[in-house]
Amino acid sequence: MHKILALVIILGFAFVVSCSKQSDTTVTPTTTGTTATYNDLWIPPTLTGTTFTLTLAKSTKQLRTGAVTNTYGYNGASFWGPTLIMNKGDLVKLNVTNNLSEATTTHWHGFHIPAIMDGGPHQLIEAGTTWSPSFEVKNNAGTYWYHPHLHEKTKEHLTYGAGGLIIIKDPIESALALPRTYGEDDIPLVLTSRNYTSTNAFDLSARAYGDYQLTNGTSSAQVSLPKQYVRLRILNAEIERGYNLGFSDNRTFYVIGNDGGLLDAPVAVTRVKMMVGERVEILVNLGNDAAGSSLDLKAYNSGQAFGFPGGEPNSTGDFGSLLNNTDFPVLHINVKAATPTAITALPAKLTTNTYWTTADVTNSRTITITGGQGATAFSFDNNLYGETKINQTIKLNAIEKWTITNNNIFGHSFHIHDIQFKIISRSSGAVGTHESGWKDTVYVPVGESVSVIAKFDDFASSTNAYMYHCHFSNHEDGGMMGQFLVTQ
Ligand SMILES: [Cu+2]
Repeated sequence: MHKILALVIILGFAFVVSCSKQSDTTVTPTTTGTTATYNDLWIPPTLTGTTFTLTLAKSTKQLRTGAVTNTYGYNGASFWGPTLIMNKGDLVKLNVTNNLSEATTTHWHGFHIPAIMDGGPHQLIEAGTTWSPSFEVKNNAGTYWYHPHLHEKTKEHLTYGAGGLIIIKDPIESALALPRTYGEDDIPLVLTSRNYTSTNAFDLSARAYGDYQLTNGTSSAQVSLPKQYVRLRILNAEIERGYNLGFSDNRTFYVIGNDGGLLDAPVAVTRVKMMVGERVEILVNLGNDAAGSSLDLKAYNSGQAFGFPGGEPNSTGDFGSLLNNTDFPVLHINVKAATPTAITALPAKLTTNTYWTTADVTNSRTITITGGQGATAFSFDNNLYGETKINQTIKLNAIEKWTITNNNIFGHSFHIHDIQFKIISRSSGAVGTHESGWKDTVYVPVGESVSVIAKFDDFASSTNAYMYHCHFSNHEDGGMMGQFLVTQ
């Protein structure tokens, strides 16, 4: 249904619905007086080295009381997959086995690699087969991820839980006094939400937003963190919802990294907006908190302007959710004693990025968000994705400015494969300092044009295309995706 029409229809009874809002009466949260019940945050195991073996298979997870939920996981995980730790400069090989009963693909989100290794819709991994891409890790230290990218199946495979994080390390990051003990003071956080059927199966209907939040596949997650600077590597792995993150006492925290690596210096914020596909690395100082005290990392999603995904006031229907237009916790943090190697100071300087500027640009192109009216799917430039349709052709080594214009109904999360870009302008005002680093995914709110600059270097092919698309997987599956070739 058209979002505005849906909004108009629900406005009449939004008040009634908000008064009868249900709580999750199953696993959690069970609130008795002021004491809530939490589940311990699952920390994905890590894989290291230069050869990575991933096996995607069906699994189950006890997410609610009663029946288990059918899920997908890599390497035996009951939801999601291991965190791959790679070093910049390494030549890596990945052996990805698909033990599902249908084809999938595995995309290395954010990686600068040849198109044929990218794991987009064309690199099919048929059921029962293994795909073995290999490439040099050329990206900066940062937080990346892998996920399915099979056209028209991406939302379904993601919903079941297929995905994982990738942490890249490099000498610049390693030389800094930053928290980097994984699972101790360096914590991965994968944010999403789900709906369930009456038999506890994941709801695969057209609903865009889950009623029940999951952090690393854990509902009502809690974690004990040491009384010192802690690093959180956060991924928005939603279908469509954005997260306006902050802490329950409104404390200042520091963005140190964007999608493609470290910022030049920490950026102090009290909120950070993350759209689907985006990553931030943040530092939060727990050094002044008493051991035994607690605080929450929360999504402050109430009161957003229309077009913020998950800000719609309705709680039912395709664009409704119990979490819409509310502030809700994504992680309960219990503060414990500091570790012997605690980081107790914020680095003043992180790295020196050399960003592209308008003066570097050798070619400009515009992409207009279209469609979305009535039953018409969202698209780019009135073109739906076509398997053999090349929408853009880029000269190898071109430094291009892409302007994405959105005068059309709703916000989107725009992702370009192959490259990392610099956001140089937003028509509605300044580019946020929290998004001033290298990016591969950018929020394009309704009523705004966003310009980004990237260099398309190293990899050319006259036949193997890269994708650009909306990272809302329901929009992507609906055809809001285009293909580009980088040619000699
Ligand atoms: Cu979209």
